[in-house]
Amino acid sequence: VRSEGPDHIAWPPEVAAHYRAAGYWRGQTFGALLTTLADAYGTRPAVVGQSADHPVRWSYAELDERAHRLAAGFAGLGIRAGERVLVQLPNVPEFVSVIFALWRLGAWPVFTLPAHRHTELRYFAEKAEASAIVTVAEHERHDHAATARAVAAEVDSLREVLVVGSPEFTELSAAEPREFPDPDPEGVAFLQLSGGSTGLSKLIPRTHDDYLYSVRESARICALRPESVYLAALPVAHNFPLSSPGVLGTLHAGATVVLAPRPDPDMAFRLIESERVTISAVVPPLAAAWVQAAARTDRDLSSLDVLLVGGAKCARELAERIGPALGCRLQQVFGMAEGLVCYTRLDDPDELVLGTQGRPISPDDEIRVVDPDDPNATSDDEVPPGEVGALLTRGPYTIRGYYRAAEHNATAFTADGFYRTGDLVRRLPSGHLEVVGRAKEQINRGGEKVSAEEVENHLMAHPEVLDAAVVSVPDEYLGERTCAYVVPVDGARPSEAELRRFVRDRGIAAFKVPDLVVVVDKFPVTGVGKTSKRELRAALAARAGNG
Ligand code: J2J
Repeated sequence: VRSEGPDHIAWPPEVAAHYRAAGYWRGQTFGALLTTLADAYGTRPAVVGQSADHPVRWSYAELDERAHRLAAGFAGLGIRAGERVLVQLPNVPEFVSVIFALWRLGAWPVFTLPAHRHTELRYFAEKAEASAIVTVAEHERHDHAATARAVAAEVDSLREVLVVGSPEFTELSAAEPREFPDPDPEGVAFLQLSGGSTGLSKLIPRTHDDYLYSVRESARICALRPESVYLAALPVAHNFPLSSPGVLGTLHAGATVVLAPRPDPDMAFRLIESERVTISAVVPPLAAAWVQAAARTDRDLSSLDVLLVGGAKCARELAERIGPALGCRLQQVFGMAEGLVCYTRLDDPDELVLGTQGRPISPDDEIRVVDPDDPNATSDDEVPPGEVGALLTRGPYTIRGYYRAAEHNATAFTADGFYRTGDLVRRLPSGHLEVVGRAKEQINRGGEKVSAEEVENHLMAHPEVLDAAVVSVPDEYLGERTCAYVVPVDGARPSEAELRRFVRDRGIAAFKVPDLVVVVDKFPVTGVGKTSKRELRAALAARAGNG
């Protein structure tokens, strides 16, 4: 998993010059942004949340000071500019101070999810040659500190395990503040994770300039003002609650972030009422849960003005129920950690808000809808307007390549630098996109992305498994669930329970464990007699009822 390609593929110089001239890239880093925000909004509330078991309210000035001290603390441990640091934190206030501290130092956060386990963390740490991991002692009954230590024992580069709330961390947070040279705004700021389709999640290098552009415009498109209050209900390390407009867009606007430890309606509604939340963001299954719970809640949700729904397709029926049930406006978001983010606009006609996934942020987001049957289609192979095709995109905040992944980049991007999103879309005359399906080998489990190949590889590590194919099956609540078809070795008949337990024990996120396992004698052969995984998945998915 070591270095196999460049860390960052920069935009061509003439393209970068255009992005600067157009005012998209402004030469500001996230560290410098926080200083500016503290000057402008000093005593106003920045972050509200729960740290260990005590409530926290940090003003902009306090957040700024904490990030200053923590940066000095990290530097004192020997963490340097350009080093990678795994950040595995749930929705705690320290998530915000830690990432700004790393940005001040010029170190790169690697945004892992709280759901990730040993095998995934080890892979990210090795791939990024991370020097430290920042985590919590425990979250949802998992001992994160123990997992982090076990990973550190196996990965040479990992020198430090820092546990938020520990005496050591508290000491770091009290370090004497000092200034660091501002990193290059066109250089990498952090590594975000891809959903993964071929094998494991790829690491996504995002720069200060490109990400800040998407954050700034997201805040504007979602009409954030200093008086706004954003409820972070989803896990904040994910690109959607981090940046669309998310925690960072909220801070950019001088508004207040409220961190929900859990996204369930009880917790969310309590915080909406007590903090007078104006805007939040959810995946479709959570939107459905909120809509249902709203019918029988005593909580006052009247402050809620906008609910963003994205991460997976929001069904028309659900979209129609959100406004009436929650007394707010719906904004659909179709985004990806690789870059492109589309929003329905707050002044769009109902038809577009309810029936599309929005239009791109930037006038310079280039969209091509190309031949969906040709995985190698180029940006010239466009389908006629209004027809369904595969979405390719390129623009001022969409990456030109994954981190250290030269081989994968050769197929994930076109020769002229378009990212192959793997999504099937239709483009309307207004520029709005309707997401109608997917060509990539990924299951979208209510917004949580599962790489079919990754799970197949875990299944095939079982001594009684000869072959495995993972497909999606429709699910009323999640939209899709995972189904693994398994062919056993001769004479063996492993049970579904045994196989699910086996995959879970491989040290991976629970959402990747197949929901269903079907043991079959052989895979069905497709009409044309092909036996490639791709064909097989398509045939199985068709059989499961969603082809
Ligand atoms: C259908 N599919 C969608 C939508 C994402 C904002 C919002 C979401 C993400 C995200 C994000 C969808 N309808 N509304 O990063 O900033 C599927 C597509 C897409 C993939 C990206 C953001 N919104 N999707 O979900 O990197 O398949 O980002 O390519 O996790 O999610 O997944 P991810």
